[in-house]
Amino acid sequence: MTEIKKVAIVNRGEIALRIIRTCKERGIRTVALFSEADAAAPHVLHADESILIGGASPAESYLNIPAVIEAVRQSGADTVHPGYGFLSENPGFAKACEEEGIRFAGPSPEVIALMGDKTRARQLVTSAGVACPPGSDKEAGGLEEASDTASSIGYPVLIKAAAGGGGKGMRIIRHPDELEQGLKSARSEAKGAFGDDRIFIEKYLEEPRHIEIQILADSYGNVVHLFERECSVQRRYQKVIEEAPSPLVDEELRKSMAETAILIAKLCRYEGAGTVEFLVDKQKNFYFLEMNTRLQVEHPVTELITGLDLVALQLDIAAGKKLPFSQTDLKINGHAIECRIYAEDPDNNFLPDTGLLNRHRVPGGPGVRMDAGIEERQSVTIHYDPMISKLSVHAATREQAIAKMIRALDEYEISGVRTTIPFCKFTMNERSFADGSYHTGFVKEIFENRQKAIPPELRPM
Ligand code: MV4
Repeated sequence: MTEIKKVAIVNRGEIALRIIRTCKERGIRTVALFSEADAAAPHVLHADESILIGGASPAESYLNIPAVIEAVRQSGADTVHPGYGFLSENPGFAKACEEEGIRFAGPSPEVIALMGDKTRARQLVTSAGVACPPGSDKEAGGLEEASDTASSIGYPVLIKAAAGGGGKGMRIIRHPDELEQGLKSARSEAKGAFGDDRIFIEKYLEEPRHIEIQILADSYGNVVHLFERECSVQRRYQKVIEEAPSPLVDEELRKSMAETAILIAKLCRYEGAGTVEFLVDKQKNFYFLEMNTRLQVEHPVTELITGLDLVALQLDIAAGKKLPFSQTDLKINGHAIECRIYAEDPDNNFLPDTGLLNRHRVPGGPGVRMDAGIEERQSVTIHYDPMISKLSVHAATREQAIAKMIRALDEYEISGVRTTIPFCKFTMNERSFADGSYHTGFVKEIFENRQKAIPPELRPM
């Protein structure tokens, strides 16, 4: 067990800043790695040192393993924090760090590879008695085999990429006639996105809720959970609003889901912070979807209700420290909500927008947390994800958290790009969100069918 003295951050934007902030509080030096597009980005300005790794395209910089390893070596950093996205769930990168004697703030390359293969993960948890959506535990073969699988499960079915996760390469098939085309397009999308065209088939569960359990595991076999996050407000299988705790989850369901998440973490000898994702149906049955082996975008809501610093805990675990608490020390304090503010047009199918932020005035006040990756007078470009910031609130009750979020969204001023702020305001004021009954169909069923504002002079009498 050796102390961490210097951390290289292999990421950009708000998450790079988030990691730098914890390092500063703990007297750890920071090195920002950056691309040619990011020379003046906030993470570069906030870090103690910075090193250019390559061109603007991720392939030349934030995904370029040899260039990243070389920069880390040069910087003298003893630890790498990968954030989320980019190389965070790349077993080859974790392995390369291991071989170079650089600590990786995350689980072992073997666990990353295991959980990254969705069919292997399914097989593993199924063997331990954990429920998954009904489906095949192995790769779908040709059309005939796939067709047999689909009819034995019953339509509608969902085709998923084995190397996938996050919805990429997914196809809903409602009728046998659509299967052949669906298999083809899912395979080619998977091939393009992951270089791996293996797919598998599951029963498509209608209108489920997407709820995940945050876990922490140290290198001595101690595993705790940090309760759940409700992530059912999504568009294109990407989360926009998350909250903790979930308005659906009662003590009994929480205990049962959390025990399952801990079982899975122990089963694969997990180390670090991780998240087990589940779908929950109307009868409150839950099904394992996947395990994410990184710090997640929505981790702030968990930090707000537990009072913990997940980045600090990741670093402590990577340094070989024992978890400083046990399950009985942890409790839920109040309620937290996060809104992701994207440069996207909610009135045009969430089409990504780019441009200069002429104005970026962020909300503040009691119980408001801002994690922003772009400052006023900087641009949202085509090179990276269009997320501008995450606005999170914490209050004693869910009702108060919603009221606080509405107040904070009202304070938030952005000009230069269209944003998801109006969508978030809509959601906070919507009945099914307010009463907690919403599910993953929220955007399609409630938002897309909303009464578009009609100018008063055109309103029917
Ligand atoms: C599903 C599902 C229903 N049935 N699997 C989406 C992202 C990836 N992590 C898994 N996801 C889903 N898997 C089965 N068997 C529903 C989702 C899903 C979803 C589907 C449609 C619209 C919004 C959604 C939001 C979250 C999850």
